[in-house]
Amino acid sequence: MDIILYSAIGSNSSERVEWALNYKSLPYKRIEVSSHELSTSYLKINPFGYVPTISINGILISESMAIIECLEEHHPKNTLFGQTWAERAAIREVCEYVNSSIHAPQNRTVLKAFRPELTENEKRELRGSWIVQCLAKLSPKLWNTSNFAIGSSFSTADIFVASIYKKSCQHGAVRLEDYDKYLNWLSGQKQISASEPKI
Ligand SMILES: N[C@@H](CCC(=O)N[C@@H](CS)C(=O)NCC(=O)O)C(=O)O
Repeated sequence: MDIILYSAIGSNSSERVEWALNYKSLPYKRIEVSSHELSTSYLKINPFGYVPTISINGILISESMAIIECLEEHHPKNTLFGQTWAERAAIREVCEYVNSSIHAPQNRTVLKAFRPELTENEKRELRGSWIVQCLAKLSPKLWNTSNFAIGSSFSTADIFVASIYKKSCQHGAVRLEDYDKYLNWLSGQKQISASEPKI
């Protein structure tokens, strides 16, 4: 399988896909898309101008969750979708919270459209505090069976949750004790930490 990943440094959604590819030990070529390209030549690849997009044998797929589902279908080894139907449903539920309810409203393009008056610093602050307040609401859904977000193995839910929490920290938001403990524990898991993109 010939895999090309269109990505951008600092992109939270791209980090999810990169982590999944690494965890599944799938070789890929990474193409860095500049912010100029996002709104020009890259629109041919993704009409929304968002990274990531992946090309699998020349077929383009965007949206990180759709990409990871597709990777899982082709390479079920080192599954990222739990062991039972109930775990799979819970994993998808958490990913949807992160992708749609937490990440989407604080996206750069969305803030530019809805809050054009804010300075870059104000946007950073808003993004960080939005993520943190949402993660505080999400925590009752997490870590109920083990130290993993859902069930008792590493999953797409861990990838989405850990990546978005790290993003809020990068924005300088207040730290959440349970999420800090969780990140710390995850970083002690060899295969997981070895596959985590170092951005
Ligand atoms: N739901 C999409 C979100 C993609 C997305 O928002 N990507 C961001 C980077 S994390 C982006 O390309 N932003 C560019 C912009 O907003 O101009 C996914 O999961 O792939």
